[in-house]
Amino acid sequence: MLTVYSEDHYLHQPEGELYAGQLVPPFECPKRVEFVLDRLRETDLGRVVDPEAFGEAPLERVHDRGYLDFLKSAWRQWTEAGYGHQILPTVWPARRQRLRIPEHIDGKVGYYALAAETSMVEGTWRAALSSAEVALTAAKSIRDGQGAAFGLCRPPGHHAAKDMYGGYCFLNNAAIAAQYFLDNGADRVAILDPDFHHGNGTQDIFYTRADAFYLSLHGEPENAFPHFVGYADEIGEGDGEGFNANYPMPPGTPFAVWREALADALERIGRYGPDVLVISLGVDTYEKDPISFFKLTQGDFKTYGGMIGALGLPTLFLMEGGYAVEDVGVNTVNVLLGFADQG
Ligand code: OKP
Ligand code: ZN
Repeated sequence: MLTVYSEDHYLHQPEGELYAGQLVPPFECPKRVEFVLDRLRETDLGRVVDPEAFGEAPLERVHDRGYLDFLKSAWRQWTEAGYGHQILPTVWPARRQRLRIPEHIDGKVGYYALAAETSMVEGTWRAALSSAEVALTAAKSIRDGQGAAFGLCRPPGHHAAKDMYGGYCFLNNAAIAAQYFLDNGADRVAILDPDFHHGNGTQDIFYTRADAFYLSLHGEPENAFPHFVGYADEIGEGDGEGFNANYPMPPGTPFAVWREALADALERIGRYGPDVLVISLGVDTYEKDPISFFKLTQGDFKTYGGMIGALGLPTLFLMEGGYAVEDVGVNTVNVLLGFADQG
């Protein structure tokens, strides 16, 4: 299986993450992908190549132009305001306030942010753009006939909506890739999201559409980020009704329960009959993940990779979360190996 990877992810290294009332070393850090790369090389899964440039047109198919301009210019505006540290939001349009975009950078940051754990720095835009190009390059290899590919994206994407960043995400790599498939010959795309967190951005982007079926297995919103979305009764709207599926699960959920949800999701994907499957591959479902509460073991990742492979669909894997840094490589590559054994 081909892997696409860019060193540009090193350009995104926030000073700290706002967590439990303090600034801590970011959970979402460069070491995560270093462990994945090392493991890929150890296991001979296949070649690792650089991404191609795609420009901003495929991003504009998913994100607002104003939002992209904000991401590109935020650092300049922040430093022009006299600020010398990482960009963090401090204010939001709360209930009964106005959704007008302010001029001051503090207001703009709050308008476009969905949460405050995610900092931006000078190189964030370039890193996010390269991460999307990693996804697009891997998608292109599938469009050109490969059965599967892996985009080792960093930063991740599934929390980013058309006009919102947060949850460590800026550009929605999975949505951009799915839209690329639809714009290049596919009639239907399924996006399966086994990351521990609900992919609110991906759900939002495709919520009223039937050409992309989004399915997510995640920690229940009562107890897990992003907290205000991801309930089972969110089934899509208008043309999209029936093409969104959420499987929220409680603290302590073991693989025996999680795999039943996965089996149901895979059956629904099979009935939908997509031309291609996109996987938002987060491995923060792991029992030792520091910010999550499911109980998957290292071997379970191989098992579920096999379940996905048994569908027999062209499949694009894109890296999302996974914060038990030293085990992220083994867990991620186990999914890919399990898939390849079945495929
Ligand atoms: C990004 B991805 C837990 C705080 C959670 C944000 C988590 C973002 C996850 N107390 N903070 O989906 O892996
Ligand atoms: Zn996650």
